[in-house]
Amino acid sequence: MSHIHELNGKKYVIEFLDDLYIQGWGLEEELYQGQSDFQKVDIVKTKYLGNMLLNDNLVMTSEKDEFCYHEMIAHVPLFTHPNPRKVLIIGGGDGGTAREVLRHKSVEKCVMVEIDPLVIEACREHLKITSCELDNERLELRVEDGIKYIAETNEVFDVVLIDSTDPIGPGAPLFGAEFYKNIKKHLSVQSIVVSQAENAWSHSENQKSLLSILSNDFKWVGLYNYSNITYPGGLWSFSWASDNLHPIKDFNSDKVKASELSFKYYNEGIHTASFQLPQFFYNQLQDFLKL
Ligand code: AG3
Repeated sequence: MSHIHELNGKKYVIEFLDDLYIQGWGLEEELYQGQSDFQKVDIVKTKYLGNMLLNDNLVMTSEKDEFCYHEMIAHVPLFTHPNPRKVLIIGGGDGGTAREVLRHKSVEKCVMVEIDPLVIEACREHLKITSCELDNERLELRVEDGIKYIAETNEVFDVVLIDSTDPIGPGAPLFGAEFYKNIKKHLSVQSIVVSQAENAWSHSENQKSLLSILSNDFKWVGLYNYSNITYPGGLWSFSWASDNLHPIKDFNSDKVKASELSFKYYNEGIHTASFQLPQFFYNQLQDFLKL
């Protein structure tokens, strides 16, 4: 199936949520088309959101709103941890998460493990806004399977970020129990794990399953939210899990001020507000939260 469709004589880039609903953006130009061993990789230029990366016809990020996701996956855990020095990113081939992680001066080393070289290649060429720090000397960029990496590495991390696709294709094992058991073995004394956790409207079963997997291994487990314009269903979530760092109780907002970083989505208020779940959302997940 293609991601480009014609409507009233005009071309649109369209993401289908099965046969339930679609969303699309006017196409300006097709910039990159590739097929890797893992997935179809496309970059298109849209009239509304600039360049956009799609994996298997699902929108991963766009120039205009990438900051929502990348600031929230990185800064919430990094400002929760008192001194994050070693960070692991699983996935994240577009580079946006690494870019935000590396803005933290305390981070001495960030290991990023992306399975698909084509995603990195496409983004280096056409998504410079996210890929701009991929050659940073504090980044160890590994092109290999994150599942295998975490099973075999001897490294230990303060913050682990799972920057995944949906739980289908190459992203599916990143929502599994064995993966998190192995992550648990590579955490430092004070540590926190944050994962891309889908959408409360269309993926509540995935959210329940992820939270119950995390609950087996961690003392505290929860979700926090962000919204962007590219992913179907409006409000999207990250899960968090930790034995010893609570992202609200251990959050010191003075650290945000002291960092002198500027943001486009994240701020001290959003940090704590993002953990408040709308009531329908809380109701469907309450048995799976461990707070
Ligand atoms: N990861 C993809 C989040 C899920 C998007 N799903 C969808 N469009 N159906 C984002 C990668 C950003 N580094």
